[in-house]
Amino acid sequence: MIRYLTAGESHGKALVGILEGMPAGAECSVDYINHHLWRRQQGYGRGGRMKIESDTVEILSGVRFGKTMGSPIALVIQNKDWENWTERMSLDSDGSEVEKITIPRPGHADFAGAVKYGFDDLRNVIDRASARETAMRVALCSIVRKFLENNGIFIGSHVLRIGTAGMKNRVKVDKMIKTFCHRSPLAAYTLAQEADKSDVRMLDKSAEAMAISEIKKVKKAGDTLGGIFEIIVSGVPIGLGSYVQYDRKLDGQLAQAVMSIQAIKGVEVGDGFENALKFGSQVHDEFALANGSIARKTNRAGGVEGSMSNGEIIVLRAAMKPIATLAKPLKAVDLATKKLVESRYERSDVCAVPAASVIGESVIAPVIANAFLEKYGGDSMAEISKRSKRN
Ligand code: EPS
Repeated sequence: MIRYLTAGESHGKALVGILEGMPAGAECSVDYINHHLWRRQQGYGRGGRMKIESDTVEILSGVRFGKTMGSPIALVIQNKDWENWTERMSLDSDGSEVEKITIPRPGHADFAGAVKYGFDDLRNVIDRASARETAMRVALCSIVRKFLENNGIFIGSHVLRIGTAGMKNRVKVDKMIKTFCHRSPLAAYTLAQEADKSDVRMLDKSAEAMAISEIKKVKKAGDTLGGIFEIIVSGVPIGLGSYVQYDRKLDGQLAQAVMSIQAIKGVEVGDGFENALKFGSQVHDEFALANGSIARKTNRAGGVEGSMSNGEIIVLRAAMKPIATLAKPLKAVDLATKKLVESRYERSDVCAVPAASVIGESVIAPVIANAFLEKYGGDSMAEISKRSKRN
């Protein structure tokens, strides 16, 4: 099975990652990974850091002549900003010259992290809890994503809301999604390409304009914004995942992957929360016959029934809380003096929902790939394509 680990601090020298369990013979190119790294760095509302970084990956192992070898794949992404942090992130000095950070930001990992690990300097927490880590996740997961694409499965995403912008446009956006998601395996790819044209990855132009002006307004006020994004997977065969055991449930695994992204506080599959307010007769997707084949009239279940893919497009939505680093201070307690103070500010983003949507696309790739490999798996692409009979 495919698994991965990342290491690296936000202002450390580099991010590193190991991807294990990839079948042999899968396509793997630096350009493809870099393209998704670039997509993750876009989005109106990012802070000064994105002007410093232009993420590119180096493949250290596991790939030869553009193909995976079945062996662990090791990647590295350099942090350009590290040059400005060599003293503060020194590996071997005693740190006595470096000012300790002792005021935790409400909503951040700072407080619980410092108490848990017994730190008197929050920098240790800040630097690893940072969403900078997701650059490596996107890199590793892009290799898996390419494997899925070569097996006819595509992942895409778009932003539904930033703050309140986008709330009124759900019906319009639903119609647009329908035009992209016409059961074609390429639907998610087409949708993502359309979203990529927008600075906030929104499909609706009026919502996009509202979102951008809201981000500008909020930035001036020293505040931050969250939002909701939607991830779509097309070309998924019926029967990935299983109802027979809790840890084999596809929806449970997908939700875990999306919840693992920094600042994500909620996930729904299909119209999960809206469905809870309706009658069963208004919710469940009736069967139909289309030219003799079994079809569904609607897809409110989001492509998952009984924790298995049902052949429809998989739809996931995620709620991202507003960034916890605020220029407008909130109340905090200085852990060194135990005095009530104003929380401290350090450079950050105002809104990172567009980036989070690209990260969402990425982190679900290993979940889908593992479910696919469980059903059709093999050690090489040749074996898998024989078993899946999809190529
Ligand atoms: C982040 C804070 C900011 C973001 C960062 C996530 O970084 P910095 O503290 O260096 O200004 O830009 O995101 C990234 C660096 C990235 O690559 O996405 C945080 O505290 O989570």
